[in-house]
Amino acid sequence: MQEQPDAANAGTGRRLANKVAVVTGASRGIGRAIALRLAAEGARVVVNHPAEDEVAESTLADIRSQGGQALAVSADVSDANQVAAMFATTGEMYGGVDILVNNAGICPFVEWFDLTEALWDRVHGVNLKGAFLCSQHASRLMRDQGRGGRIISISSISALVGGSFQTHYTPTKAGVRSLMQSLAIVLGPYGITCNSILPGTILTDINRAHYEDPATMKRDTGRVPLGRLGQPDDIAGVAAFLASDDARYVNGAEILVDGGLFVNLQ
Ligand code: NAD
Ligand code: RM4
Repeated sequence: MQEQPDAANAGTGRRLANKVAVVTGASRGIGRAIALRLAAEGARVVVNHPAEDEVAESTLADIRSQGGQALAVSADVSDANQVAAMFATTGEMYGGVDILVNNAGICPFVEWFDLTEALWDRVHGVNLKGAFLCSQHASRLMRDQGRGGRIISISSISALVGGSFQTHYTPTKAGVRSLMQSLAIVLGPYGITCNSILPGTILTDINRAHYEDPATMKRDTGRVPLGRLGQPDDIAGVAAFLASDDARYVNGAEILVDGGLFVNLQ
């Protein structure tokens, strides 16, 4: 399938007008910032959240107050039935899907010798199986719609380097990056691009407790050439770019968004 350049929306600041986006784990943190940004660029956004996370309502309120359209849909991304129901709702309410952002993720910091099988399975279930389930559902809809699509996964700098309290987590982030590479090949013929964003350290609830220690904060901030840890908004614009027609020839790629942390080894 040949994807047609979307010339009408180029340079308008509303590059995603008429698009439908599903953002997983969009109630807080990076997912929330991405949902707000995609909505600001004109997309109608499905704000996915797990049932227990009720702050999704505040994300919806913020999107609507900036004139955007959004819908909250509860689903645990590791549960096949809940994911199927979420995409069925997306189809019923918004008529299809053009953009999927696999963002939902967890990383309970834990010592290697204390890591349980249950926690290993849970982290893999949400971070990696969740990306598989959502990507398969979204890509079936995109294939049947016949107008291409975008799948963007939030991998991590942890796909490239280890983390001593993240032995369950770093393999999932390498896996998500690899999944996007394979899907870029499988889905390219349908005009569906698949790419990863690899954030460095972004201050969110996922690592808030870790950075309550001032020495840890000082050490990790000092490693970033730009002199600060990241904010969710540092990721949102990159996701909007990959979702837009400006990125139409970007496929199977990754963008490291870490303030220069990874290259600062000497
Ligand atoms: P966060 O804890 O603020 O947000 C995680 C989101 O995922 C929340 O909205 C949460 O409700 C949702 N979520 C958790 N389990 C879910 C499930 N089973 N189903 C659906 N949603 C679920 O953390 P964050 O930093 O915003 O993390 C977002 C993504 O970014 C994660 O995939 C994380 O691995 C990745 N990431 C974060 C950093 C960082 O430094 N913060 C760096 C690299 C990558
Ligand atoms: C990220 C990266 C960050 C860490 C979070 C929890 O992928 O490793 O440094 O704070 O995970």
